[in-house]
Amino acid sequence: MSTKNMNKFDNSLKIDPLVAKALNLELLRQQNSIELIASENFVSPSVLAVQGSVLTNKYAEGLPSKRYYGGCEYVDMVEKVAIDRLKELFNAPHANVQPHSGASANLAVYYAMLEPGDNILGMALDQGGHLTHGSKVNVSGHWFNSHFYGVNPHTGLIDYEQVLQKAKEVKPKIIIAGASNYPRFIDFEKFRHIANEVNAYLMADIAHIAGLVIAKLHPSPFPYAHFVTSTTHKTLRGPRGGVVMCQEEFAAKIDKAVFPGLQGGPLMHVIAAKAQAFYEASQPKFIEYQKQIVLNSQFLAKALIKNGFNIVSGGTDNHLMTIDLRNTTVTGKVASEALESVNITVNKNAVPNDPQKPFVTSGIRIGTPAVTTRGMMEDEMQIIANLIKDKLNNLNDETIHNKILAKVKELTTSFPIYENIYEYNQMISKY
Ligand code: DSN
Repeated sequence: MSTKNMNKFDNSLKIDPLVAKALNLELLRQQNSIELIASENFVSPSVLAVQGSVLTNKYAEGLPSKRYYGGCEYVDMVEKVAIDRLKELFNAPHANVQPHSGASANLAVYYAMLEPGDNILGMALDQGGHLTHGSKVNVSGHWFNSHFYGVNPHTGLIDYEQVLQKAKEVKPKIIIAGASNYPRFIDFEKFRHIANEVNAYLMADIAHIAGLVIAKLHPSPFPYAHFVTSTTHKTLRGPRGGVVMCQEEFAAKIDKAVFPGLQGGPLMHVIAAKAQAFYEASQPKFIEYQKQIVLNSQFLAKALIKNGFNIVSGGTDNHLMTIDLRNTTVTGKVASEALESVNITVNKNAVPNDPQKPFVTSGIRIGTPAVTTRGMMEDEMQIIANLIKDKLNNLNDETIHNKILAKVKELTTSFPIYENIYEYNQMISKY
């Protein structure tokens, strides 16, 4: 009888050629594009390695030391490390690192604290808010009576007076402070005063600004917020995922809402990669990285203004900005497609009081976390501002188009994402 286990992996299969092709092409796309999507970043090789680990094999429903499965001693170790590091980074009384995404983290807070039909108050999607803050097309707007605040149309700044008036009017059970497209500081202390006035809970969604909060470049939501949610993959530069933190008194409710309320088995390989990212975020180099994100963002905003563009709110305090294209001949859709054709990736975005439909928009959102990870600095921001101007002012000029493509290639080649990217790439392509 053969001693070989015929059920073991067939190593001759290697990686499915169709999968390998897609990975290979995506790696090249990332390497060869200037990534300006404000919510994207590149994780470290260590985060990549940890996420691609044997921890994906393990079921671990429950929490460290309180699992429904055996064999959890080592995943317990890694989840405890992730929780402790996260609490320390944000000075959070309690943390749960299991949400699969920012949307799941937000839903966990709602599930823990609200009943269907309760009133909630968040920033309107077309003013810079997020789908999960009460949009009708999201469960947050379907199950709850969602109400919205926005920005002052002239200044582009959150109108705190309007937030207070709205809060008094609708008496929300929870107020959501947070945005996916807001270039200025969010005043969490002011939000808490408003929440106190109407006896509401305050939830801060810091998905975009988490890295800046860690580096103390943006005011912290603690101690003001009752709940703080975040993704782990934007300025925080970790794996794609979510976390929820809260004041101690809500710990049990939040943990129960995540599991068994909304999720089953946690993704332990992702939790390990979160722990690795939190470790990286606790190092002095991370603070320097965050400072450069903001310097790059502010420099790029000024350079774009000099190049004739209008920037919502006139500049930025953080990692992103929105070009208001209403003084140009292009819409957000046309601009984002034109830039994509020269390997500059942005996303179309509504500007305050946008006359265009959401699928067209009058703006593009631009962020600097990913280009800063590649090592680009102010000189490169100047080049990028010029490339954006050249493309948007000369949509159909083929000579200029080719010149921009060549410049983008030169820039991306000078700033590789991963030092060994070509080795990695060859490893995949040989399958
Ligand atoms: N997709 C994220 C962003 O781009 O801001 C939000 O979910």
